[in-house]
Parts: sequence; structure tokens; C-alpha cells
Amino acid sequence: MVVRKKNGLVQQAREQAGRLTTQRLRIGVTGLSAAGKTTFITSLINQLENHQRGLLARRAPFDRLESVRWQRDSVEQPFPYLEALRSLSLDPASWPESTRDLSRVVVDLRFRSRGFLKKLHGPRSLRLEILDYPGEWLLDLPLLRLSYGQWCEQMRSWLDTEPRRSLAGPLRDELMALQTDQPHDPEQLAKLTEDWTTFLQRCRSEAGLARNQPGRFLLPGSGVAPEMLRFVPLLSANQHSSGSKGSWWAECEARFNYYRDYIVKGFYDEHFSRLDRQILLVDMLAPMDAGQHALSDLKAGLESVLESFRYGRNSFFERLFKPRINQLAVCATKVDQVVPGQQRAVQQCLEDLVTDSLSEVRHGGVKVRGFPLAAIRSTRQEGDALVAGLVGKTGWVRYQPGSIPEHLPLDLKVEGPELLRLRPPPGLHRNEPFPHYRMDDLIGWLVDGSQL
Ligand SMILES: Nc1nc2c(ncn2[C@@H]2O[C@H](COP(=O)(O)OP(=O)(O)OP(=O)(O)O)[C@@H](O)[C@H]2O)c(=O)[nH]1
Ligand SMILES: [Mg+2]
Repeated sequence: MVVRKKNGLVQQAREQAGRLTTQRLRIGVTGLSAAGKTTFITSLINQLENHQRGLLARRAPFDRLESVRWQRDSVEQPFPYLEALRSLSLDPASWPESTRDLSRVVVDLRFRSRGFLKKLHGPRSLRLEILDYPGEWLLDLPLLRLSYGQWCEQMRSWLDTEPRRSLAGPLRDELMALQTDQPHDPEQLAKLTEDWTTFLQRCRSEAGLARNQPGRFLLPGSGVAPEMLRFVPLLSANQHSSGSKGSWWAECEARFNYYRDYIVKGFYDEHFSRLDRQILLVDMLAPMDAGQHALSDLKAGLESVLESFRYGRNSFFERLFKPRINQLAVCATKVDQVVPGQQRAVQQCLEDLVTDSLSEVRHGGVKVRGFPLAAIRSTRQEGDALVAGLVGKTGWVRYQPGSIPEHLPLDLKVEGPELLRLRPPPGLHRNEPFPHYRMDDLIGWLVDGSQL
């Protein structure tokens, strides 16, 4: 009895000591759809699992890293790491699938302590927590600041401008014609919602536009009742409009409010409001290729997303109870699509695009660093050309991707580089570090400032 009690106390003391030396880092991987989030997270786990063999091996504190455990069984909705690895190791290799729902990544790292601390603490642990989600959902964060009437006004101004005006076609006239106080017709509303969804899909695929709201119309995710995703903007309405029970206004406003207050806010509160570090991933090259409209939409999208986060140090109490993001990494992704000498220019163009937002963030005392990144490098350089394989084809192509301007012009008119649909490199395996650009720099930055 006494022995059991003593063992219990020892166990308790061990657990407590464990808790004291385990730090949690909540990392927000923030990126619009196809920015490269899932590929990045897959490569991150892979680089950590192979820390002894990759570029991390000689970098502090990873030279003291003893073990890495990617948690699967104890995690609700775990990140589909094994599925991603399966696609990447096919012959020919293919990219992980576009994300359709939320998933969680938990990776535990155990480090040997330094010098005399060794005796005091034993090994130290760091738990990394990351979330993967469809990029479409991110674009709903700005809705948190809007009333339904304000959203209608915003949609009206978006649809008054090309290319959305042409893409909406007759749908714009239909939505303009709806009278706010007329009784709504449920069948017509269902049809209009469907047409709005098709319009959003076309904005994304035909014009390369980033801001497509509501994001859940494109990808609902689990746990959202389809009838709650049935509303459209009334283009003749404004923030002063109203409507009696059963009217178009009352029906659409109630569903918009539910969407904003439960779906969007729930996602934001649970997953984004308590981050320690943020990694903003941006595919700059595709919008540079798609042209001025795509770049200006991306700029507005990123600005409003960055506004939704809480940065910097405020009062002591706020810091204690609500940690703020104190480091932001801004990364142009997939830079293996240009020659190495031009990768910094891609990063510069991204930083030029969001100059104002980054100044705001820095002003709040947040450390901002830029990393031109390739989570999985698919090309190799031969002179001033690149050699790579293409999706759905065997063999290799040798091509010159074209050049990137040193800075983004203010009017956002650029000649984009030539982009091909590259497939991942051959021979990827879980137990070998994937080829990459600057993943090691970024991972080093992630743990920078933690007390290891
Ligand atoms: N060349 C190259 N292509 C990449 C890299 N990372 C991603 N890609 C390409 O970009 C596409 C999208 O990447 P994902 O990782 O699925 O992007 P995501 O942000 O998770 O996208 P959603 O899940 O749709 O929000 C991939 O299918 C690849 O074609 C990279 O490091 N190099
Ligand atoms: Mg994804």
C-alpha cells in the first residue's frame, strides 16, 4: 500500500517535471487554396523525422534532437501524412490531394539538455501543433467584421468590376432584381445559391481570383448542415436595408449571421486566435502568370487575412492569458519553378505586394522574416535552364522559365514566368529527407526563441 502510494507520487512528480519541460508551440500555417500548405506540412514532418540526415543535423538546437514522434492515434482528425507520402512515392510521383476538411498535426520533439541543465531537467520536449484546412476557409475571416448588409454592398462593388462582372453574367441581374422585402421563394434561393457557387468556382479557375466568398460554398467540410449554406448577396441591398419575416432579406440575413457567428467564428476562435508563430505561405508565381486582376485580388485577400490576426505584445495580462503571434514568416512558395538566382526576386515581389500589411505587423513588435521556399524541390538547374518532369507524363523537359522583375511594379502589370505543371521528383521516401529549398532555415526559425 505504502509502496504503491510512493510509486504514485514518483509518477506524479515525473509527469509534473515532464510538463515543466514540455513547451507547446502553436503554429498557424496560413495560406489561400493551392498555396502549398499540405505539401509544406508533409515536408516539415519528413524533415523532422529525418533530422539526422538532412540539413538540420548540424543546426542548433537540432544537433541535440534525440527523437521525433509524429502523433497519429491520440489526435482527433489526424493529418493524412501517410496518404500524402503514398502519393509522393508513386511512380510517377503525384502531389498530395487538395484538402477537403480540417486535420491536425502534433509532433513531439525531445532534445538533450545543454551542459549543467542536463542534470537538472533531463531531456526537454517541444510539442508542435499545426492545423491543415482548405485554403478557401481562410477567406471567410474578413466576414467577421461585416454585417449582412455590408457584405451585400461589398459583393455589389466586386460584381461591378471586371472580371467578376462578366463571370457573373445574368446572375448579377437576377440578384439585383430581388426585392429585399418580397417574400422569398425557397426553390429560387436554392437555385441562386447553386449559381453563386458555380460563379465562385469560375472566378477561381478561369480568372485565378483569390477572394471567393463564402468559402464553405466551395468546400463545406464536415459538420455543416447544407441548408445553412443557402444564402446569396442581395445586390440592391445595403447596410440600412431591412425586411419582414420570410422576406429575402430576413432569410438571407439570418443564414449569413449564422454562417459568420458559428461557422467562421468557431473556426477562427478554436484554431487561430491563440497562435505563437505564423507562417504565411503564398503562391506568387501563379497569380503573376494569371495577370494584374489575380495579383490585385491576391493583395486584397492577403491584406484582409492579415488584418484578422492578433499580432504583437500588448499588456502583460493579455500576454499571459492570450498569447499573441510574435513571429511571422512570409514565404513565397514553389520557388523551385524559377532558377535559384531568381528565387529572392519572387520573395521580393511578394513582400512588395503586401508592404503595408507587413509594416503594420512589424510595428506591433512582431519579428517578420521572409523565406523563398520550396517544400519539395521538383526541378534541377542546368545552366540557365530547369529540368523537371511533368504531371501525367514520363520523361523530362528542359526549359527556361523566364525572368522575374526585381520589384513588383505598382500597377501590378508583370510578365509572369513560364509555369509548367511539374510533378514531384522521383524516389521520395519517408525515411529520406525530401529535396527542398530553405525548409531548414524555416524550421530553425520556428523553434527560435523557445527555451530549449
Ligand atoms: N514545384 C512545386 N510545386 C508545389 C510545391 N508545393 C506545392 N506545389 C504545387 O502546388 C499544388 C498545391 O499544393 P498543396 O500543398 O495541395 O496546397 P494547399 O495550400 O494545401 O491547397 P488546398 O488544400 O487546396 O488549400 C500542389 O498540388 C503542387 O502542384 C513545391 O514545393 N514545389
Ligand atoms: Mg491542402
